[in-house]
Amino acid sequence: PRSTDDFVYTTYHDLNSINSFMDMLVAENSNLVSKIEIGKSYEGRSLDVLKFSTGANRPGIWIDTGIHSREWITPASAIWSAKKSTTTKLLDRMWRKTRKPNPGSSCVGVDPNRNWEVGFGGSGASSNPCSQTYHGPSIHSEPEVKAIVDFVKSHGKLKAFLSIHSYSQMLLYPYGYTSTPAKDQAELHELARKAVSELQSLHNTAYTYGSVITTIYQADGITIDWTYEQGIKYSYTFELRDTGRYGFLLPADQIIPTAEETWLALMAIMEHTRNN
Ligand code: ING
Ligand code: ZN
Repeated sequence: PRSTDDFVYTTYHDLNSINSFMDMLVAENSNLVSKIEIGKSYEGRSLDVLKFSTGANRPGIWIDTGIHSREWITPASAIWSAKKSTTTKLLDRMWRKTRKPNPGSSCVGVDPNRNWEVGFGGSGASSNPCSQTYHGPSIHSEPEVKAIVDFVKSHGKLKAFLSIHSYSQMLLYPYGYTSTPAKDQAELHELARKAVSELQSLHNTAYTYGSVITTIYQADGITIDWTYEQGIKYSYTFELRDTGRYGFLLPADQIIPTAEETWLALMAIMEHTRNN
């Protein structure tokens, strides 16, 4: 067979044929599948693992088959499953980006928190369409980003802009694209301190706070740098619970406590915005 589409899944294969299946699967899905040699057998053959990963530094699931060599159905079934995994959306349930196809690439989407004008295309974003932080083909290329840009501009007098993400338990203000402090750094920092302290008072959830670049990393083309430079002084990003135990899959019984504590921080920022 010249591709895994032609591979005959209805028969049992020898090792050479299985090895060539694995190499074809990797070649056809290089963004998702890689082959790792973890050692050699007693007789000197490679012990190969197929790794399915969308790239993030995430926990894994191990599957082995055929450790008893006469149990032929097990690798045969694994070969079929490996092929199935490349056409199944399971690994995309942790989607981050927009859904617009990228011409010339099989990878979909743009990071909507790297597509904004301020710092667009800098090193705190990726020019690779397969990256989770792909900045997109041009400034505000994504309709979801452009819609907010148009709204903010036509409103014309937003005083605060709060962009809520998860997870990490952080309260962040501009900038992400430069380490030059924002003009209002002192006020933004003090208000963040106050908001985080109110938040912690309810369930003792600890937040860190500071500018994006000093607290996390350089990030270019982000929402709050653009809103801040539009004149919206109180531009903040929240990173809600937790710090990694559950990560993006925060148990639903934490929804209400998270909302309640976040509310206190929102109130602190809203009151300050009203009074200033
Ligand atoms: N994390 C952010 C990211 O887009 C971040 C971190 C927050 C960067 C605010 C810039 C501004 O890399 C999440 N949760 O998306
Ligand atoms: Zn996010």
